[in-house]
Formats: sequence, C-alpha cells, structure tokens
Amino acid sequence: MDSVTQPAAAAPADVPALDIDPFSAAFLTDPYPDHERLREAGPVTWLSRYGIYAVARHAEVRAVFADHATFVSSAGVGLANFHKETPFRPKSLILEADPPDHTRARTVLARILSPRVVTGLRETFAAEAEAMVGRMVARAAAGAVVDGIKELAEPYPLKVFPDAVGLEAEGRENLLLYGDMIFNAFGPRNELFARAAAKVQPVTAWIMQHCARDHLRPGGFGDLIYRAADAGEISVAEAPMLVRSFLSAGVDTTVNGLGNALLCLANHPAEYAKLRADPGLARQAFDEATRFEAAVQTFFRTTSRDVELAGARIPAGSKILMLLAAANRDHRQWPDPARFDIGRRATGHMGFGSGIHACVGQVVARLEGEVVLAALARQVATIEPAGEPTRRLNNTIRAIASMPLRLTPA
Ligand code: OVP
Repeated sequence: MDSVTQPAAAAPADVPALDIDPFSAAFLTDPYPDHERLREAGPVTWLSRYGIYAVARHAEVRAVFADHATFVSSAGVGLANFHKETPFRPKSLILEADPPDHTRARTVLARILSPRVVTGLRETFAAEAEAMVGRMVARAAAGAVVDGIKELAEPYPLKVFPDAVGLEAEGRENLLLYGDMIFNAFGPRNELFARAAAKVQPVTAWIMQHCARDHLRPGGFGDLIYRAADAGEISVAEAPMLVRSFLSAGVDTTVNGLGNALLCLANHPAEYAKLRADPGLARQAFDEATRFEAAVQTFFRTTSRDVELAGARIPAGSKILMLLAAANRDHRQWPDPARFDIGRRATGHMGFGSGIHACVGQVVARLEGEVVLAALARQVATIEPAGEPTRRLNNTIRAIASMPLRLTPA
C-alpha cells in the first residue's frame, strides 16, 4: 500500500491536528500561508492526511536535527519509512545513514569538499560566472528579454559542478531529470512523483554508468572518492554510491538556490541596489536568499524511540516532517522574517540543515552563489521581472522552470 492511500494512524491527543497537504499543488505553489498555520498551531503538529508529525518552528527543527540518535535518517529522509517500504533506489550512504556508517562516508566527502580544496576552484568558478553573466547581459543589451533560469541558474551549476566532479560534458541534462526524480521521491507517491519517475530507467542507467571510475577525470571529486577506496577508507563497492551522492545533491539544489536568489533580487530592487553598490555583499545576499526561499524545503526524520518533543509524546517509528523553509521565517528567530534583507545576518537558517547531516557541499554551493551574484553586481545595473516566473512543482525543491527578466547593463 503506498503512502497516500495508507490509512493514517489515529491522531495523538496532545498534538494539534491539521488537514494541510504539504505536497499539494496549492501548497507547493505558495507554501507561506500554510507555513504560518503550521508554525502557529503549535511546536509539533499532526498532519492527518499522511499520519505524520510536523515541526515548522526554528527551535524544534534545530532540536530534531541536533538529536540524530533519536531522529534517525537510516529509515529514509522522505515520507517513506524504509523499515516498512522498499526504498525508491538503493539508500544513499551519507544522506540515508546514521553513525557510525554515516561518519565514514561523511569524513571522505567532507575532506573532498573542504574549504581548502574548494578555494582552489574559486578562480575557475568566478571566471565562468563572469563569462556566463556576460553572455546574458550581451543579449539584454541587444534588447532581448532574458531567461534567468535557462541562461544562468541552470547552465551555471551544470557547467562548473560536473566539471569539478570530473564528468564528461555529454548528457548532463540527465542530472536535472535525476534531481527532479529523487527530490520528488522524498514526498508521497503523488502525480508529481509519477510524472518524474516515468523516465527513471534510462536516467538512472546514465547516472550509475557515470559513477564508474573510467568515466571520471583523474583528480576530480569523483576520482578522489575512488582514491579514498584505494586507501581503504571506504570499500570499492561504496565508491560509485558516493559519486552518486555528488550527482544527486549537487545540481538541482544549486540550480534552484541560484534561481531563487535571482527571483529575490528581481523582486526587491532596493536590495539589488545595495548589492550593486557593494559586490562584497554577494555571499551574504546568497545566504539571505537561502533563508528566504530555501531550495530544499523539507526533510523527514524517523523516531528510533518514544520521545517527548516540546511537550508532545511521539512514539517510536514515527515520521516527522521538518519544514526547513517555515523555520527560516519563524518570527521567534528572526525580526521581520518575511522581509528579504541582504544586510541581515542570516546564519543559523535551516536552508543547509544543521547538525551532523548539515550540507557537506555548502562550501561549493556558497561559492557558486557568491561568484554569480558578484558577477551580476558588477555587470548589471538593474534587474526587473519581465513577466511571471513559471514554477516547476516538486515535492521537496522550490523550483523555477523559467524566469523572464529585463536587465540594464552596467
Ligand atoms: C540535499 C541529498 C539529496 C539527494 C540525494 C543525496 C543527498 C544523496 O546522498 O544521494 S542532500
């Protein structure tokens, strides 16, 4: 029986029950009114439709992340409970794992993606950002309405990140299809999932083929995973699975992180003016966009024991939905949370998670965000919407398919 039609467990007596569907088209199109209802109903709520708990306030989201022994990842970080349902794909060795298994994988990935290593990419990433923004600005100078997604937010991560992993150029569109699939798979088996999963076989085959050592350029992130296997830190069988994590988590996230940041700046001209006046604000502006419009909106945990959270008694084996994007707009944590303000200190937001599973790629993601926004600040005087953006609904990612923009060259 699938997650949607599974009869929900009885509502617990001590937790407010809500009929909100966080995976409906209406919710995914504009989640913010329902985020407010979820945050204000209580620190822990019960979503009757799915028979799951939810946390939408900053303090409880952080508390769930902090107690990784009680709120585990090994039963899946989506709606599906891997103790009861077969995972959509073989489990990720880092995302869908707990210590000590998680620790081994994390150690290898954290070294490959360390600040020291990523500093070595800065020049290349910055040059590509300047060039790509330059091409978009040239089209705008010739009078064109440009597409911020198709001309920048998608092609930029699709170029620099797979280059760093050491992937060939051919067939990279599979990375976007795969991302859409696996991030939909964290939600229920709804229409969004069905549509993405229709292409699962050829896309998965392409991904797994490109996780093999002979497809990866020597010295790239992918090859460095195999060198960790050579050194005995991980097994040879684990290596392609960790490369798969790069290809799973490294593109759709940054594509939409950049897309959402562009949308924020287009919709808030005074904030863009501040960035333009001081391109040194680019990193902070990207962080604020990640708070304000988190690319990854939700993740789940599963309780490994009976636990009390903010006064709610939650039984072992329960699924808990963490609404990261709602926590990021909790007035208990931030003054004027619904205001996009690139001058604010947004650190502590949940857009990269927190605790032992906090985004291991965030150094790369922040580098991409910083150099793209800095290139815009140097080359573009004003950014204006030239029509409504088209959303691409996804069960987990806040995604944009297309965003017409009018740019004034600097
Ligand atoms: C955002 C993430 C997302 C999807 C897949 C994986 C990680 C993975 O490890 O495969 S983190």
